[in-house]
Amino acid sequence: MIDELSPATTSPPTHGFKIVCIGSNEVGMTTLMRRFCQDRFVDDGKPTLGTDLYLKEIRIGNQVVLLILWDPASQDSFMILRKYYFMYARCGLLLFDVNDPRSLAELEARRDEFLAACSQALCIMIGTKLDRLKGRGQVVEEAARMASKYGYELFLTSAKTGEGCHEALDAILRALLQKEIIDCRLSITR
Ligand SMILES: Nc1nc2c(ncn2[C@@H]2O[C@H](COP(=O)(O)OP(=O)(O)O)[C@@H](O)[C@H]2O)c(=O)[nH]1
Ligand SMILES: [Mg+2]
Repeated sequence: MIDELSPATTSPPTHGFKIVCIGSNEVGMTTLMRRFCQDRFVDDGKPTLGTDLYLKEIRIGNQVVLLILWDPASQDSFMILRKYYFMYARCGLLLFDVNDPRSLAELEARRDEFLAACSQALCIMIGTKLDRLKGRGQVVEEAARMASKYGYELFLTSAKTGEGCHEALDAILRALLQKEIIDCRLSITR
């Protein structure tokens, strides 16, 4: 567990990771990236065109980790470009809206599209708009089944209230650093 996700100072990053958001249109990618990087809820009603980039620097002990968060447009018209946005990503955030079964149903195909471009990337599932969830949460139950099928971690978040966002960011960072250590060990023993 990383105790403190504090903003880095002026030291240059010791690690950098490209992370890409994956999900249906309107799932809440842009809003979640703004919550992760600016710690606020912004609803400017503007769709993402092409791709946006968000940067998050985090200090852990004497290391400075730079997360480069790619927020690509999810409309079908951007499908050809998306594979270039996905290339060399270290992690995919598989986003679904906890109130919208369609966003979860579409996620497997989106995941396949992502992994076709970068098969070694790790994936983490993130449910969005938790503040709007009412009732039993059937979408969440279904998402838990998908997460267990693929062995992915699953987090539920609200960019509006901030609930679950720190935990998700913490897990992304932890998983990336762990994978970096394992990849490094493998290349030494090869
Ligand atoms: N209530 C609520 N609305 C949200 C949340 N996240 C996003 N939204 C709204 O969902 C809509 C789509 O969000 P946006 O981030 O643009 O989706 P994108 O197309 O995936 O980038 C906007 O009206 C947001 O204000 C959330 O956590 N809670
Ligand atoms: Mg967007």
